Amino acid sequence: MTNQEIAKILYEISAYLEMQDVAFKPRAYEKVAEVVESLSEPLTSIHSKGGIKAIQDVPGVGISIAETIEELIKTGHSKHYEELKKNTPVDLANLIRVEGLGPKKIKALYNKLGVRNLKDLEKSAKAGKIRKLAGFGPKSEENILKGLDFLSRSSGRFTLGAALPLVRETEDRLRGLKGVKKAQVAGSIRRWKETVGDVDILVVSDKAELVMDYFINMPEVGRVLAHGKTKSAITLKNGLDVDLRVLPPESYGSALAYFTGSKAHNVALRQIAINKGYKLNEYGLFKGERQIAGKTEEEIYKKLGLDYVEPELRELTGEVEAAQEHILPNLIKRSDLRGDLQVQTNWTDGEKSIKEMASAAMKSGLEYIVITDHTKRLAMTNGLDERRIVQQMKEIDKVNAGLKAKGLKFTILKGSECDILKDGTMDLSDSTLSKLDVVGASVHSHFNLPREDQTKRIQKAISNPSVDILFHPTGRLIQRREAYAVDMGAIIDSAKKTKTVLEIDAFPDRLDLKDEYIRQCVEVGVKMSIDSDAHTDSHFSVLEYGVAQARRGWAKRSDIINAWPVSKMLKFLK
Ligand code: DGT
Ligand code: CA
Ligand code: CA
Ligand code: ZN
Repeated sequence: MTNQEIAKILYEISAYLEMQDVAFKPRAYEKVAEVVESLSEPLTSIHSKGGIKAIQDVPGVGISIAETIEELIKTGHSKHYEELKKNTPVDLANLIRVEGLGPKKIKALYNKLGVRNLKDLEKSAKAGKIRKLAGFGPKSEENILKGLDFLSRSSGRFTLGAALPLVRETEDRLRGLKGVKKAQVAGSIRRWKETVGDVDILVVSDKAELVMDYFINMPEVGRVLAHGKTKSAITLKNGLDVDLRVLPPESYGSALAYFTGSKAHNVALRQIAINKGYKLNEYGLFKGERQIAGKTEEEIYKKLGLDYVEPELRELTGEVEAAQEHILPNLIKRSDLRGDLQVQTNWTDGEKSIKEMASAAMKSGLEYIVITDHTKRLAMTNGLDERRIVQQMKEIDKVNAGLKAKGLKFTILKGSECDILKDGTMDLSDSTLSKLDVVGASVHSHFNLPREDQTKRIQKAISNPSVDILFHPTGRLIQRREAYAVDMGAIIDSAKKTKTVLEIDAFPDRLDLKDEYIRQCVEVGVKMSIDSDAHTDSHFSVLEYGVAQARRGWAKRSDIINAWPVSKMLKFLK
């Protein structure tokens, strides 16, 4: 059990006891919970070294609390806690998360209105029953409803795309504070995981108090969960939890490594340290009492005999062995991208013209784009039919000529995001498709076909000699729509046989292919593209999410065809 988990149970015991009007004890448990939360050493290790005696040395811990902690460490349970829970008819653990509700109020709500859980609480508040209770009133009823709304919004994970802009802004503002030398996000965000549980920010500063005061008073803060000298935690108004820690410079690298995780990667590093006779934790790498590394991550990896592991790879999926054998891949970078193979315009559901999209792509450092508007089956997007796509090709020739006349080295290629029909045939005729430079094929309908039929449908589409790329291959929308049922192993095999490229759609709510499929493509040699799926001129910025996803899948520049010069890329296509 972690200190955090133990503290949570101690807090709950305190609340149960308070509900029962027990004197003094609730405060004692609460105080210990606070101490446990801020302990630097895990209670499990304190206990394994010095037993229950050592636990009693923790400030505020008497014999009975020490016994509870020991029981939790040994068995993962506490009889005292379970008894309290059983004898309390309400879901205290959740009710207490509603802002402004403490044990005393929860008790009153249960006794007078029979409120047992969040659902009951919402019903009573909406029926206007709470305002009539002594000690509550209309204002507190309103606050309870607000608190409930906030809770429902704040449970669950955020997409990386929803969290990252906020996080960067926060990092920047922290960096601007007096005395701050470094501010860096760690955790799942630094590993570019597609969803984020909470945000972990690290700061190096000699004015920790100032940083904490600023942090808990930021305008976006919805609720302060903890306010300490070196560690604070808040929930933003949008429901995102953010932890902040202030560190001394000599521990910055080890803390960054520790809080970047993943946990499994950390555990493997710690084992390597132990095998070498060292000790690794968030404070540094130690030989006996002496710190031998910790200022930077690089020196820690080096002292452990490992090559530096990029954060995106730290998921314990072979990166530690590869770092030991010095065979980590040279990962693709955003600056390697030269083109974008999926771009929509105002010919269909995009917002901007061909020319505007080209000029935005140029500003993003690209050398070429493929215009891939939708096709006629997607009528709601005003999808192109054979006649209009021929018109569009002429328009592209015109815009290209204009760029050339201005001396600009930029190429707009002709393409399509062509719908795959239910039977695996294409929405545009083969003779039309064969005139285009790059043909992408997409599933936009019949998401619910049986797995075998969906797989065959897509296999048929990519066996079409005009189809170069399978766009957003699994159709998922992160946290909104599951991928359709499809055998991706079989699709990757077929892509290999038919020389079809699989797309990594970089839109943060797609990130499709996901990392594990990218890794499979890399292993069998199926090439991929990283595309923005831009529908307006600001969308090229999402390419960085696609690059990060590709890196999580161990992709190199040679795996990604739009990291190649345009001529090589075109020659590779069917
Ligand atoms: P999340 O927040 O669910 O998206 O994922 P993370 O990876 O950000 O996880 P989080 O916030 O719980 O913890 C941040 C990092 O701290 C995690 O990646 C690794 C490290 N960490 C947390 N708990 C432990 C632990 O019990 N042991 C070790 N070795 N590392 C831990
Ligand atoms: Ca986190
Ligand atoms: Ca965290
Ligand atoms: Zn579209």
